Amino acid sequence: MNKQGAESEVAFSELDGSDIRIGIIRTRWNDEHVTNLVDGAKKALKECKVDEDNIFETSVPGAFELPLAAKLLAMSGTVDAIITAGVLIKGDTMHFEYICDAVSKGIMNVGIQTNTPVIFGVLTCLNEDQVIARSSADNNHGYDWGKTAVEMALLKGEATGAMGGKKGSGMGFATAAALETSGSSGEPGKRDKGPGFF
Ligand code: RBF
Repeated sequence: MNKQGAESEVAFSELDGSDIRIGIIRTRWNDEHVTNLVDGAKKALKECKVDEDNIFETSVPGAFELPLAAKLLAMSGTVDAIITAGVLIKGDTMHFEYICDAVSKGIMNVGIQTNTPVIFGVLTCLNEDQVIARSSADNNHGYDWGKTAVEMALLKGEATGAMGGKKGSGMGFATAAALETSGSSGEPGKRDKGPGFF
């Protein structure tokens, strides 16, 4: 099997997701492959110490349904980040192209409109071999999606001042030095200032 271009190319720092709530919305189309991807995402969430009780999972029929479902979940305010998971496989018609375009733009728009990180966990493949190369045990893109969800949830927390008195993880828009001095209490690591980047 040609695995060229299938490997993950992103590195992650250590992520503390112990206070993070994650929503997973998965498709029932291409069920077996999507299950493998979701398992990969859950493995990453576990590594990041996301509590099992803080993971909400639901399904929709196909990838086309993902953006609206993600928007409804984001609007509920119950999760800090959403992983959408699906697999689109090219067929004989133009359907694939239209769906890929609509789904990728739709998912991006949900994140931007709701300020909730929404992870694009949709494989868009020309055939099943390409799917398997990206969703199997030794190379599972779902794993990256899990880590990305935690990283983006933490980044949002830092950028919006939603981290409470918790010292930042060093990611996001506030530098470590800014975190040390921010807030009116003057206490190192205390972010008692309102929302903002610094
Ligand atoms: N949904 C997927 O998630 N993956 C697919 O590969 C996929 N292929 C489809 C091919 C055709 C010809 C059609 C009509 C639908 C397909 N769907 C697929 C379902 C689609 O995302 C959506 O659920 C339906 O179009 C109903 O809105």
